Amino acid sequence: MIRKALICLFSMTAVGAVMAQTKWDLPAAYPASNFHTENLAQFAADIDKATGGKLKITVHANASLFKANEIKRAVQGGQAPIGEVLLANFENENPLYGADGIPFLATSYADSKRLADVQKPYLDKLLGTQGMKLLYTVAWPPQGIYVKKEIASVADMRGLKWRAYSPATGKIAELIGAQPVTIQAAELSQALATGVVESYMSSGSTGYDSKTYESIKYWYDTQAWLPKNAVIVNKKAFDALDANTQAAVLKAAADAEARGWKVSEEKNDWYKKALTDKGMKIMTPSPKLIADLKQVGSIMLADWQKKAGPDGEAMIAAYVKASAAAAKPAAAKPAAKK
Ligand code: PCA
Repeated sequence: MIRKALICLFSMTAVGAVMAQTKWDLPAAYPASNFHTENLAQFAADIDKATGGKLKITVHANASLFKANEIKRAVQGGQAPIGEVLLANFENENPLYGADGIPFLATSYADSKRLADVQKPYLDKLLGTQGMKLLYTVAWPPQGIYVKKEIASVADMRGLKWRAYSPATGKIAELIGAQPVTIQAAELSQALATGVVESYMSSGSTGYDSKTYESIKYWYDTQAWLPKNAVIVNKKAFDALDANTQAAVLKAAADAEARGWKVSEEKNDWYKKALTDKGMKIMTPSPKLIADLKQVGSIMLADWQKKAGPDGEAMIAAYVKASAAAAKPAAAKPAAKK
């Protein structure tokens, strides 16, 4: 009798332990060695540790599970419980996703973080209505221009075969008279090697990952915008976790956000040096080139504001206000560290 009860208890515990473990696949679009992906791996390891192995997340790098622009829909539909997306990819779905892809709206890490903070409640709401939840965002390093020849103005870029990664980078091509082809990061090195594209805007990070230095000599450090990756989770999948596991996910997400922004900024300089070591020339753009690009940016901002309506207006107003508030103490105490 006692033996029977013990066996029963044992098997219940065993079944309980098996049932309590959840395994999640996390599709991501960038190589395993990229800092965003490394951050994801750390996020998964932190959750594993905090939950005693109850929630196991496997990161699938380099768009191996879904293409970059398919990951959001996969998470929404539950084909993947969690995933990492580039927010600016979804601007055509709702302009609010694309706020960080507007050239020259936020060009430093500090500005970009402020924009992220004012964008967050809108993202929470938008993703919420789509059955998802925002876990964290991390900015890419500032975007510059990869180009084969020296350029002094936007006119010098006319006709270039231009790689776009988002609606906004396609729009830039249109405005400067280049020919856009949308290519996700995972397919960029091949597109460069085969001559499908010969120019694009992105961070030093993606230029390094895609070995752009093998075919392109110049990178103009325009610091035009800092687009963000976001880690999003399917709401049903999240709600199915027990409370302690949910708390562990949220804690690991907050840590990943803080760590990711810091690493992004630190690695920005590292990437520029690495590109230089590989033979690229990191160029300071001429005032004319910057003025031209800012004009492109202002056209795109006006377009965006038209599409984004009152929510967009409120978001930009909040961003402008936050920037002004941050500028004040700095002006009063010029020696203060940022
Ligand atoms: N790298 C990604 C998006 C922004 C970036 O810096 C890419 O080029 O696809």
